[in-house]
Amino acid sequence: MAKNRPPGPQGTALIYDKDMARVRLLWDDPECAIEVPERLTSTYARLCHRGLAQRCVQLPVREATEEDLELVHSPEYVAVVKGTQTMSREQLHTLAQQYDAVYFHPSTFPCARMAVGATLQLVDAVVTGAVGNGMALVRPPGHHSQRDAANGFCVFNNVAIAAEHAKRRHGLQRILIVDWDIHHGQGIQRAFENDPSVLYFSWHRYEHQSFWPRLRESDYDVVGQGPGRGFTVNVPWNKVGMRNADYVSVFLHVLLPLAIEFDPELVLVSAGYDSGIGDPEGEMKATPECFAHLTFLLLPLARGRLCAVLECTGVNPERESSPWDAGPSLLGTPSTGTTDGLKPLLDKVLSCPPRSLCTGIGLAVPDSASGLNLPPALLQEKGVPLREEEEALWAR
Ligand code: Q9C
Repeated sequence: MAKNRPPGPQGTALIYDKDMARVRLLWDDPECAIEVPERLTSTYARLCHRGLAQRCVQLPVREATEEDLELVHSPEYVAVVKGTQTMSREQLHTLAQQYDAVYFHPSTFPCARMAVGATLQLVDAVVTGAVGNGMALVRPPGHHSQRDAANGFCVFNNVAIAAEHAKRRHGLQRILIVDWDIHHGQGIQRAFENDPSVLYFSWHRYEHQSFWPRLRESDYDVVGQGPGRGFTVNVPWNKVGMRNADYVSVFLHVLLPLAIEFDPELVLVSAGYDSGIGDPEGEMKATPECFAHLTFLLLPLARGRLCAVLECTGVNPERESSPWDAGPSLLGTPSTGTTDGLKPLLDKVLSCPPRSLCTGIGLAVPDSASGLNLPPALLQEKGVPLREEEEALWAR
């Protein structure tokens, strides 16, 4: 591992521990087969290979305490997960069947505690100003898990616990959660549906409720309850094939006007890259660069205090590279401009030189397409001329 650079207000933290690669599926289950250790190890290897990990402040992981976990989960559920450490394969399998799209492993409890602990380390570093922003590469993911349930590969809700931690232990009053994973983070939505101090935004493949988790509560007209009414924002995609321009448009027209008015003190990103091109579950077409632009659009909020936390991708482990190494985009200098309206924000964001956006993959570089290892049909997409509105947007 390369030398850390000294922490400073401009630094980007990267949190990763290979021990989180210990959990793996021990039986045959096609539904869970994509959730493999290589999701994590190959992501980190890629960031190192590109020299990006070395540019980050590398922070150590810690194991979350049971008190941390109980910020969101019930003591009974925490005890159930704790009990998996000593279970046989058969017992683990039986327990997993009580939940939807989940498996357990004897390392699930320590790994899931590390995933939460890594997220909390990141939040602590960003909120105290030790670093400007950062990313936690964690596994298992979190956004589907609920007070009393594992769900969709998720055991403990890393981002929801982090938001509650930021409120209770740092006294923050307004936290924005941006969930750009392709699945609805119903666990986060449920944790904060009554809470006006956490604005939860999610877009997700929906197809009129036919896409997993197939919930009525993922639709656009579900907006939160009681004092939390208006602080849940869902953008259900009823078609696949969404492109960069679709994602950027939703940021510009839906998320950012609300987020600017909300004026968060901290931005947490449920950073799932199954919403990118090449993912077999998401079937969307946004390129890796798009996630750099999305990140950059969020940096004027909360004085750049942004924590990206890995959720999921269905990446094929055979691939040498993946379309989801967008973490390096965080290396851009945080903008500190005014947020009292969309125009000043856009002026600020769009006047920043594009070279401050850096991703692990440069599509503009000849030959880089082969490095992407995307299926031929998807690579052809790059040859398609940009639509007029995309052309205009990127030209600015
Ligand atoms: N036939 C995350 O994104 N797929 N998890 C179920 C049903 C479950 C995704 C497929 C996908 C879970 C963290």
